[in-house]
Amino acid sequence: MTCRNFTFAILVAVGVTSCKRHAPTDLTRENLIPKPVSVTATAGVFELTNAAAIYIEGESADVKQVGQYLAERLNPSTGFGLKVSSAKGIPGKGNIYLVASGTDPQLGEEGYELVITGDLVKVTANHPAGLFRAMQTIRQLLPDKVEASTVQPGPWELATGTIRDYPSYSFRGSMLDVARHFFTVEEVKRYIDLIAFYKMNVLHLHLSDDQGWRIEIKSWPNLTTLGGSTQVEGGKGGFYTQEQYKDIVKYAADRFVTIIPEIDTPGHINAALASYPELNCNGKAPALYTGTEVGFSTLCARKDITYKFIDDVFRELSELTPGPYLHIGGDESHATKKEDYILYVNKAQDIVQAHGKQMIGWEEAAQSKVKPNTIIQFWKHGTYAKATVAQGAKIIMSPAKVTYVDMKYDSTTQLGQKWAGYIEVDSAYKWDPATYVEGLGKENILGIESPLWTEKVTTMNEIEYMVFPRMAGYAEIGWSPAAGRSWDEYKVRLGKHAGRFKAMDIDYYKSKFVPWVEP
Ligand code: TNX
Repeated sequence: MTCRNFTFAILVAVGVTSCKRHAPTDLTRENLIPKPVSVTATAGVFELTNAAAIYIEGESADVKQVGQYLAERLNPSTGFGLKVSSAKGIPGKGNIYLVASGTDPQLGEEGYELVITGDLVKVTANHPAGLFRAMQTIRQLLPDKVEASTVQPGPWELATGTIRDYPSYSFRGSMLDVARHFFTVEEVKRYIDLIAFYKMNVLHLHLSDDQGWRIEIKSWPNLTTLGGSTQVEGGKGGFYTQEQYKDIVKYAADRFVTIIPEIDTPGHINAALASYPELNCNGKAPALYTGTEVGFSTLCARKDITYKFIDDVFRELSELTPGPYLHIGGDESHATKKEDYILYVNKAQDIVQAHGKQMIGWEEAAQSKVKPNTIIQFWKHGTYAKATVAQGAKIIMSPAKVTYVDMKYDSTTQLGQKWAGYIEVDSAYKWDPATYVEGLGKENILGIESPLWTEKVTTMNEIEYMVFPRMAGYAEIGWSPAAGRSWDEYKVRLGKHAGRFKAMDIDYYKSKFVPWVEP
């Protein structure tokens, strides 16, 4: 018996006016993160039952795959066997309907309109990416236990109304450092799932550093056989074969997440220097490095072999990368002379472009001649950001003081660092990328990214503890209109995600500033 039938039966029998369980009837009161652009409620309920199906308009394989993704999320916990098929006309009562033939300019690439009536859940988007983002909204509108991996009791109800939603920034990312400590393909996939749940669309993988080289480069095999063989504190390290890396890229693409590969150069390069003596100015290979100092290693900017090396690495990487970006690093190159650094970055930019990609560099790269389609990643210095904009290029905002999730939450946090300060959940949320650097505006900013450096982070649980719940806030900053954001309102919504974190087995930090509502 459904709740409503039950209520009716009781009403008739004994005059009790409501069912014990509280059905969701006000769509505007749901705790969605990121907060949608607009929500209107119609005070009814849609119930998903075992009789439901997911219909798609047309035959598109991409749309079908989004439907399949939703079915795979909902089937384990509901115990339903939701199937995906092409609709013949408007689907009947009780179904979900995905339409990707919208032509609504306001919705753009990733926006969607979700119309829920008592009869139908209909999602319209211009592109499959928009449908995919809407699937996250549907997950968040259903009870927390929808995330469970075993069958849970229903009912599975959604409040009725309309959500129109689209992102403020087209680039909403997270960075995972797999060089200081290595993380497996399965761990990276879980990480992708977690960021996709909050509608993020970029995963930047920091694939090389002094302590390890993590991606197979067939033309320079020692990079991984030797350079990948260790990590901070001397563990065994590891690396992704090109096949494994392609698998990560495909997994991300299926979730409309772009992978950005970073090879950090000309500094942070000891693992490569240890693997190939000829890359060193003195021709001698240093030992592998397992400490946590920065700024002591450099490629030899005046040797031709350096550019042969970079060309080979970026050629192989570009062949593995469907996305538009290759990240050359460029941070903290303290062992490179300034003129050599500028020479190197200019040449690296040409090489990346010759392979058909856009270069991203950490902010120091703005000292070179930045081309307009190059992107600079701000982490500390407004002067570099201004130099970028003056050259007509765009910025990714990753201010260390508010987005570096390797920073401790407060003085009691066991893990992490504190050089950029403590970052409590409120400080992580209370800033605006468009106004953070004076003299910059939203038009100069491609989006935001929160990096997780892993000198002190060694397991998936530790990743989750540092990243959650701060990541939910970054996702909202990137997606939701700045004018509608307030910490006091957000923290209540965030507190209601405790049940979801639990159902998703996310090991999060229970900040005392958030009113957690544990199930
Ligand atoms: C700075 S900021 C780094 C990383 C470290 C991190 C530790 C930047 C681009 N580089 O090499 O891992 O600090 O917090």
